[in-house]
Amino acid sequence: LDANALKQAAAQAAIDYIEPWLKPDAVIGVGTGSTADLFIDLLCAKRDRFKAAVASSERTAKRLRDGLVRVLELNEVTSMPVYVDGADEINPQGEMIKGGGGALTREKIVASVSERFVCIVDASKQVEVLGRFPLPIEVIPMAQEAVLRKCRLLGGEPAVREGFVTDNGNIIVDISGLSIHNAVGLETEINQWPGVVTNGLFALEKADVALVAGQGGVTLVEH
Ligand code: DER
Repeated sequence: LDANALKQAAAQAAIDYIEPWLKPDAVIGVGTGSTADLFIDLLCAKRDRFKAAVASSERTAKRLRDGLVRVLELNEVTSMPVYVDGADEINPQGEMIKGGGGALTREKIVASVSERFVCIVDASKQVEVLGRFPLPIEVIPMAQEAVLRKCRLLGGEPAVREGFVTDNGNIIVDISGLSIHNAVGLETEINQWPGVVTNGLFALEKADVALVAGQGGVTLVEH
């Protein structure tokens, strides 16, 4: 099975997994990326089974609306039973690096208002140690150089994501060369840097479950 087929299998597994929470008053939190896109397409086919969705990016909001799903602003919602999203890397504890698609801030916000984070990945995203994938951080433009200096002090090799502006009007800095053995500690440390809006470590609030699609099928990993 190629990567797309694996992502499709994970997306389908997520639809099956969230079935018990699809109720007339349910609002579903929806992630961003190519795996999330496949999940969205399957979710749209079930739009009469739930009330609405909250999107983690303009890209996701558009795909949901194109699929005739009602999209609510997060401020119109008090809680969501599930948030379904991909990841760039996930470790055995369910800690993730996210932000490859540049939506990490709204993803982390929507996930924080959801009761259960369901991560959908193909097996290539599973790592023992986070950091092979460059860690994205969303930065207020005026703090770009100050944050780049902080990244270098960490021992990372930072790079501004050229030509990219987030839905919130900020820039993304991707930090290569990190080997992250204390994801909670590093997430907390980077959150303190003035000018950082969000960092792509999802460790303080990690995935509750992961649906991992491999050649032998989809595995449910509880964290
Ligand atoms: O940007 C993100 O956080 C995405 O969810 C990303 O981590 C996964 O994207 P993919 O499903 O296209 O690999």
